[in-house]
Amino acid sequence: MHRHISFKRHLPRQMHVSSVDYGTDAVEVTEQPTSIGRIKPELYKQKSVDSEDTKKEDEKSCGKINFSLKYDYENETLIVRILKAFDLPAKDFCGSSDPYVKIYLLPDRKRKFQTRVHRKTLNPTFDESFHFPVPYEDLTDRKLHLSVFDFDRFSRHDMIGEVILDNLFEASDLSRETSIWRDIQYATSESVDLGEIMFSLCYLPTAGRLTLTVIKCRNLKAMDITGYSDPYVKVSLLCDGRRLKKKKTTIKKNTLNPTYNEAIIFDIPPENMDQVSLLISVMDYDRVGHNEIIGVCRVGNNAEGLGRDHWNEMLAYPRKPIAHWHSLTEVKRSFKEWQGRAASFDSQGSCPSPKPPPTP
Ligand SMILES: [Ca+2]
Ligand SMILES: [Ca+2]
Repeated sequence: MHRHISFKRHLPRQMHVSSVDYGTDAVEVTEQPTSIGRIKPELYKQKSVDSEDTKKEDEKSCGKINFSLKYDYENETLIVRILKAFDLPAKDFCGSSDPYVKIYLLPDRKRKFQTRVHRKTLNPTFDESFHFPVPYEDLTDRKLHLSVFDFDRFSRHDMIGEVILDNLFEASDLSRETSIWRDIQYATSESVDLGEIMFSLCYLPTAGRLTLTVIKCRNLKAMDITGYSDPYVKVSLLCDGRRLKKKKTTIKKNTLNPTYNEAIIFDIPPENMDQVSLLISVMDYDRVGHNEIIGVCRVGNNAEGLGRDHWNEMLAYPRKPIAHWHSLTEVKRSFKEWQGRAASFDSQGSCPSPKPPPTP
């Protein structure tokens, strides 16, 4: 009975918003995200696939993974079965890899599982099951994170890529074992250990005004010996890689799950929207010494993945605040990616073209 009720309650969300998790209290934002019901994820996905040209090679070369999900009601356990991977990239000199998979059910990172290592294969069959105890009604707030590694005996294991399944109910209600295939996304380090930030983007083309509302963060990395951080959010407006402006939220003391609901506004004429991006940094305030970066994410036409999709969604629905959760990444990693893009500018010593050429 209870099971039935909770299933019903979850159903509308999984059907309409696919991979988006708005949280339960997102409505407390001053800009009412009423537009959300109007988003058609299937259209928007198609669009983002079409505009995906620069990064396609990387994504293709990381292979696919097949796993299944099933919920065991009696034991209140999610059973994740890692079945196989296909067409993995070769990470070793011999032209092969030694793959294994790490499994998390986010946001919990303490419980972690790992498959056995399969020697010298790009098409491993794992067929191993892992049990995550979790109440059924909590599943909507959990994400499955799979990271695929190449085992190396004498050096650090190479990360092949990762899969994050935002919506566990995407394929079924999990009462029966459901097989899922996913493209493995290119990644060089596990990107989820720093926490997440939820913000909305809204653009008014007539006024040339972009409003980023920092809503909240969750599961931030602890930076202080207290086991907490003092987070604030810094948003930089970048134009062709140069920082033009910087704005901040207030500081929330001693928390890893701060709520802000603070709007940050930038004036950007429509003709410049292709050139700009926003670098969002979650910082830890320290009374003594330097404030440290907890993690960053980027949105813009030149950003990757959700960073670009969120931006395009904002442009496709002007005047509507659109909110998404973003995983924070290490500053080094995103800086490197950004540098990779900016490299073509550096060699010429200036910012010549509004649109960077596609990365090779
Ligand atoms: Ca290896
Ligand atoms: Ca601090």
